[in-house]
Amino acid sequence: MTEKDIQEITELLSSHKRIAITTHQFPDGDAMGSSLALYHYLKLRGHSASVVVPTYYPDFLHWMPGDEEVTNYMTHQHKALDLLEQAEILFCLDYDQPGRTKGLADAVENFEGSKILIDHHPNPGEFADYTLSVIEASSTAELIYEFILMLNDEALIDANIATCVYSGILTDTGSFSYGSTTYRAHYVAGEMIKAGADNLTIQNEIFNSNSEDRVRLMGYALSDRLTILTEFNTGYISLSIEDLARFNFQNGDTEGLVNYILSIKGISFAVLMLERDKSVKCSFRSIGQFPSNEVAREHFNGGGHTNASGGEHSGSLAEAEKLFRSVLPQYKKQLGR
Ligand SMILES: [Mn+2]
Repeated sequence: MTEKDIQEITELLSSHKRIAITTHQFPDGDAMGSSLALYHYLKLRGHSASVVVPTYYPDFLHWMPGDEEVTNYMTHQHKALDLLEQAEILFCLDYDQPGRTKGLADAVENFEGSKILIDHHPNPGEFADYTLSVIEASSTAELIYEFILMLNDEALIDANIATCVYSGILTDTGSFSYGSTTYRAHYVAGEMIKAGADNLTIQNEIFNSNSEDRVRLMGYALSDRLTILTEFNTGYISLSIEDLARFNFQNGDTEGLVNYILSIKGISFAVLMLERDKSVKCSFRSIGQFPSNEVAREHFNGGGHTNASGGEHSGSLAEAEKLFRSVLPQYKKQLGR
């Protein structure tokens, strides 16, 4: 983002605007944290702002301040599209392509006002008028903080903004454990605590609010459905529709499960495969340099970050497992550590 961009955005925001904030489908902690942080900031600036999400998001993210104001396209299609239609400014947070917003994609693509993209994914698309893209940033939430700084509004950061930014950083760094956990991530998190984020409460809301079913599903997945491929320093968990039904699976229940595989000494690549109706959703995680996003992109119609990415396979669970095992040999050298 250039000096000129910042001047133009400052100008844009100097008078009252109707603003829509969008994020990617199946929003995670960073998607919701960055969206709601920006929402609170824009409200403080006197704008009419609204957060519009393409799909539902997990229960453990519904406590954030401002959550009751979020419009979900899946349940309120008309309202969601109206909000985008009526907006003069559209923020695109935590996604690199309009397609990531699923049902909102056309509205995002054809939006006629000013589009501002703030994101940390590699290779962001050139679909916005202004782009703040920092691949090294821990999270989009961290970039919302930088954005507020660029607009010289640090003094406006209150407990609501701080809570949402902190939550985004906490979740997108896997509790400050991924490779993206920089000095800046810790610094901004510290600043957020100073500004009123209650880090212990946030920790509790996000990590200590499991249902019994969820914990039992995790236990079952790790004891019965985990395969370790020592030769490739790789592990994967695959869960069928029946497995999920047995534990009354709710969206978000398998969040973080894939990280347990990485916690095994020597494992540097891990995958969670979840059977859907006619496809298998895959979450890839890696430690160090191994490009999980390359595997996601080249074999599973997906993409993402080096250490955290996702994809999908059209077919059965058994086929997805077979495909995954069949592509590992070509990465054998990179998987050695
Ligand atoms: Mn993110």
